[in-house]
Amino acid sequence: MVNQREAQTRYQQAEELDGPVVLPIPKATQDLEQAQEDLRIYGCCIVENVLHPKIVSDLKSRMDRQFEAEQALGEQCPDRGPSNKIVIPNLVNKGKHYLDLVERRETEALAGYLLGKDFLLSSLTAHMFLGTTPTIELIHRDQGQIPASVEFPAICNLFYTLDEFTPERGSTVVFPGSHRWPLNHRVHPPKAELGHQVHLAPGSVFAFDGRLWHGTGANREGHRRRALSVFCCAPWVRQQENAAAATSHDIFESAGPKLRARLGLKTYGTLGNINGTRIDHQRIAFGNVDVAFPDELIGEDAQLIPVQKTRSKN
Ligand SMILES: O=C(O)CCC(=O)C(=O)O
Repeated sequence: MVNQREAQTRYQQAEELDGPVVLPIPKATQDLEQAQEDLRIYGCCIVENVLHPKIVSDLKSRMDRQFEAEQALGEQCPDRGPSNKIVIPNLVNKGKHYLDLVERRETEALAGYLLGKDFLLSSLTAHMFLGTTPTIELIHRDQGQIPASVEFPAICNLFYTLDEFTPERGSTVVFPGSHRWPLNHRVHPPKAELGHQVHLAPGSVFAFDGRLWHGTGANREGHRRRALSVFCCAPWVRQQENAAAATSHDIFESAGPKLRARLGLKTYGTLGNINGTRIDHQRIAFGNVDVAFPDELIGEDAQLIPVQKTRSKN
């Protein structure tokens, strides 16, 4: 049984299932407390009517534009991999409209519930298809780098949908309840055909526990099926995108305290220090305090090394 205090969250693990039982997909709701309970019982939840249709339409065209513009970069275009299901990485630098999702109340309520109030943004990415795909993609757990014996969530993935998700369009295959499976079913993935495919309306958020087995469905229609993933982690987990190196300093400088903290500019106990972290109002080095990105690092014989700050060209 999970020790709540040890995990530093309000989250209480539901009891282990007898075997690899696949529960139904929970119904869509607009009630965030219900969604939190769905996360606890099923390992996933659907919150509908989250994004206004105008915002959905705007995000869709921005995402398409971003894709086309990156393709035109040629060799500098991020690697898209071999599949027609692609990811546009590192959206932190690609517009405020994406960053807004990080601070949305649904992100706060769902990621905060699973991971505690000090959770970090692990990555911010766009997901879409460029055509059909032949099979269901790899069934995996998002917290695959964390030992399977860990009995609590360390990752929460929130998919903000911009298109309808249907099985023909390759909607996500999920195994509700698999975050409660016995240890011997948490290492090797179940057969993809035994999972359920989600049905999601555009403008919803589909959130799931990092221990849930899932994968991208086969897209038989070739529809783009766009979504934005706000992928969050516990404050002691290494972030998927290297926030300190991959965030433009314009973003760090213009971000409010909440976003800076989500990007890692806040200590968590002894983690996340810069230059030893100067804390004017207290003499202890522990606790959760905001840290500033310094202009200089302290080097040998206290030589000051200027920090190479990345800046966008415009
Ligand atoms: O695209 C999907 O439906 C699921 C993506 C996925 O498996 C992931 O982001 O971990």
